Amino acid sequence: MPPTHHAGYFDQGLAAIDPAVHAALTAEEDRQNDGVELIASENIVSRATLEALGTAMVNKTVEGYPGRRYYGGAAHADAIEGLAIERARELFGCAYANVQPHSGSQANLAVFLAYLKPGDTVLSMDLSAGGHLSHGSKANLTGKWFDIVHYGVRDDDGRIDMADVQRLAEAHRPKMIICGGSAYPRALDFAQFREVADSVGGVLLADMAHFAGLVAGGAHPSPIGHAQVSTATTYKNLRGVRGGLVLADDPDLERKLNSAVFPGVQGSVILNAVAAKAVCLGEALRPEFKEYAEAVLTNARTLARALMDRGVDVVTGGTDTPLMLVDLRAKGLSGAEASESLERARLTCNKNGVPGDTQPPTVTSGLRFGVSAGTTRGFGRAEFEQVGNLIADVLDGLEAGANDMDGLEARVAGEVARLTAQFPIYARG
Ligand code: DSN
Repeated sequence: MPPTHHAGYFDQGLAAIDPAVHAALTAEEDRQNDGVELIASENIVSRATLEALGTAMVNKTVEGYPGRRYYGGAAHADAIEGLAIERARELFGCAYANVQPHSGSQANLAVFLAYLKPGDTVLSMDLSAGGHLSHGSKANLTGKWFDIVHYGVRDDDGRIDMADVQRLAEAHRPKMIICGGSAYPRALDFAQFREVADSVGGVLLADMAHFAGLVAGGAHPSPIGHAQVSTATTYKNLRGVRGGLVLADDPDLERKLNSAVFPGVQGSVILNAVAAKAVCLGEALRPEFKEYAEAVLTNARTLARALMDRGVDVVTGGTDTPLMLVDLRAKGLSGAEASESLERARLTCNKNGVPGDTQPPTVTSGLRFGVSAGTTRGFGRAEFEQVGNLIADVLDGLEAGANDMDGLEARVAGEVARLTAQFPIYARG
């Protein structure tokens, strides 16, 4: 009989078996090590999290929930998922947690399924004001199958106008109101959002994807106790594997929310991701995580201040979260050209629409910066002041139409290399 698998299948590593994939992965490690990561949805996970992702648990298939699986051999899977659930409940102080969502979008979709029928009205923040695709963007299933009404932000200060939210709620009587998003830098008034939702008989969903780590570390108000349901991602400033969570205060929601996740919008569980979620939630329960959350907030405010001191327009004049949004319109620059230039200078961020933006999403008039990853590698105030100045150097060069942008980008990249060399990640054995 011919062999069913290649030599070394069970014991040879990637470098020997697949050099092309190995080379790309190694190059990505180098890129992360040698540059400053400012994409707000990224972080740097622990070695323990990486290890949890790469075990034989990747082979196991289960459906359902611990103790109620549709497949056998689930004892260890149950133990892992049980740990993740218990840790999520403890960390966020809530009675119910579902750790199966493959992403924040899947978590949000499950909440839509739990509470709504197609055609129902939802009130959420406009994507261009800082909302999220899965909150009813026209391009997303939620925008195609539900009647979406959006609130925005005020023109003068870039903040949510709660009187406008109330007015829209009364006019449209949404079944669900969503607060939270992917580019809104300020703390949300969860109590007031709940009052608005109650006043029209709707449910409140708080999407804390971008500040769940701050909530876990006590550096930001929690939606738990206000919103009936909250969702989060585990990979942003919660500093774990890619994936989502659904959380609620009311234990009676377990049946409704569990069945919305599975079998509602997902099938089998990505168990190695759940194992890694358990690890990150365990890490977030440690006292050092509180220090991390506080440092993230301090660093975010430091970076925002440094940019503003160099004349960069930071939307709302600062931040209460790990992220900030920069409006480039006064500089006459697009988000696309600025983010590409910054990437060549080893400062990686994303182009982002700003409130009132008339540019398409592929161009945009803004940039979004986050400090979660830099804080994890050890950057403090001094480093983020330096990063702010380096960003401003690049933006100033672009604005002035500098003849030698290549030279400027190379000079900044050199300074970034000297900075990052002092804060290495993932020592290679
Ligand atoms: N929601 C996207 C973001 O904020 O970048 C991906 O997490």
